[in-house]
Amino acid sequence: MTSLFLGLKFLFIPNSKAGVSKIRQKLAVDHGAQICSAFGETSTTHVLVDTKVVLTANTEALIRTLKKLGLRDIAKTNVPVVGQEWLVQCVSKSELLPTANYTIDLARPSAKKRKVSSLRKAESRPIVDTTLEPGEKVLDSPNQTSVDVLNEMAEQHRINGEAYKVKAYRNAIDTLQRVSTPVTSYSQAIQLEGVGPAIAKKIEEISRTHHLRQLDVSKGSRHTQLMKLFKGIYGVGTVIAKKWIDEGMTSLDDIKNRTDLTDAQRLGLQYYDEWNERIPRSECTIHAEYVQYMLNRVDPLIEATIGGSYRRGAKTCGDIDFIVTKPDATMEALQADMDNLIDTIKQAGYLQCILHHHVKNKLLTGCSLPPLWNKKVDGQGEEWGKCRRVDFLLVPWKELGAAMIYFTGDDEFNKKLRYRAQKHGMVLNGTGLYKIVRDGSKERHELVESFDEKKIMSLLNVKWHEPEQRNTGVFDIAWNG
Ligand code: DCT
Ligand code: MG
Repeated sequence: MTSLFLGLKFLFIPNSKAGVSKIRQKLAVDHGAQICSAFGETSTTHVLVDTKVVLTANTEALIRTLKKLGLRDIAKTNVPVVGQEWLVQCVSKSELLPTANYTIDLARPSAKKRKVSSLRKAESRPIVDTTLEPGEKVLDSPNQTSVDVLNEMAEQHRINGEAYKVKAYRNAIDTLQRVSTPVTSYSQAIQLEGVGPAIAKKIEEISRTHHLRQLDVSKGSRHTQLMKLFKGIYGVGTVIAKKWIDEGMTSLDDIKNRTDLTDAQRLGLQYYDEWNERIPRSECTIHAEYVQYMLNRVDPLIEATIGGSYRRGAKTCGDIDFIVTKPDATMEALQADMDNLIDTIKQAGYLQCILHHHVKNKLLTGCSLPPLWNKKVDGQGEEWGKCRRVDFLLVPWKELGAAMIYFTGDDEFNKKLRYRAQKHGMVLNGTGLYKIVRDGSKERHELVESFDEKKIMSLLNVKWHEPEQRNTGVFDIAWNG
């Protein structure tokens, strides 16, 4: 029993409860999935076809079966139709694998029709710029509209907590951004790595109409709007937001009356507007000056640097991520200083609330600039600044480079570096780059480098990326401004 498929609803084809189908259905249920007896437009998340029983080359017959089970329009649905091998592989690898390799292409006409369409004028093959690495983009992409709309669609899925769909979109966008020729039809799009039938259809629709109907539907959906509203509360994720919607909650007032909120969620409600607003870069800079000033009262050698999107040059930031360190300091030394810092900023009124202080090297807070400092932000008045999300991350001096890489991000860039490390038989995390050494059956990690950010990248055989060059995230809205 695991929660591998939790929240997913599978429709099995054939839809019987006998033989192999029964065993696979039990496998799915044992790992958290629900089984649908018919296709639900809004509920079914995957159609799982037994490819040994159903002849998938005969797409017409399969489409007829799906129609009988309630799937009205095959062209409009976004639900992946995959071979049951996908389920088996997911379970054996204990991982939700991308469906792309297991997708049954229902849009592909079966043999007879294909003959006719192959007589049509051959379309040019899309050209992927192979000099670009994943995450890089061609300049002046001819497919920018498709990329933008697919990004918006991915964002909708992110709000709804559909991680596997977000991943599918990210893969497709990643390839499309490296294509230097216009991709205008399904048959062109489907040739691209990481683009499955559902997304290929969307690329054709966007290219034809400069629009995507499903995006409008999703944006206008009450469910998506409520998910966005509730997930905007600090400490609320997909699972809780869905639970509240299922329980009939429809507004923040409904939530305020609940008796089961955590302390962090209460604060999230209290500062709902402030914490959902991005912080202007210039204000982050004043916070950095203020915090450095306060830290110097505790110890003149402590340094606070802002990492995260600020270090990547963003014009606005979701929060302020301070990396706190001191020459030659160990974690213990920094922790002692931190306790003093907490007392100091509490007394000064800067610290409004503590969200989380369980992990010893991390302090998550809400903070407001005192009037004199806030004046530097807006140039007027004697007002306290808005309450901002401020994190303090304690970093031993020796680990500064690895920590800088980790806390600068973005998260996708970090993932790529970690993957790179793996390929070189190494492990990269926020404390250092380690070589994996095998002693017989045992495995240990031997530190290779942790202090020098540039050295770590060069050991990974990655060219030096300035922080501004590490923005790969598709949702980094700060980059539109
Ligand atoms: N990080 C990561 N993986 C995650 C989350 C975060 O590697 N899943 C790293 C990279 C960025 C850093 O931590 C700070 O995280 P955030 O503050 O969440 O992101 P940000 O890039 O600073 O963006 P924002 O402007 O929204 O704060
Ligand atoms: Mg941040």
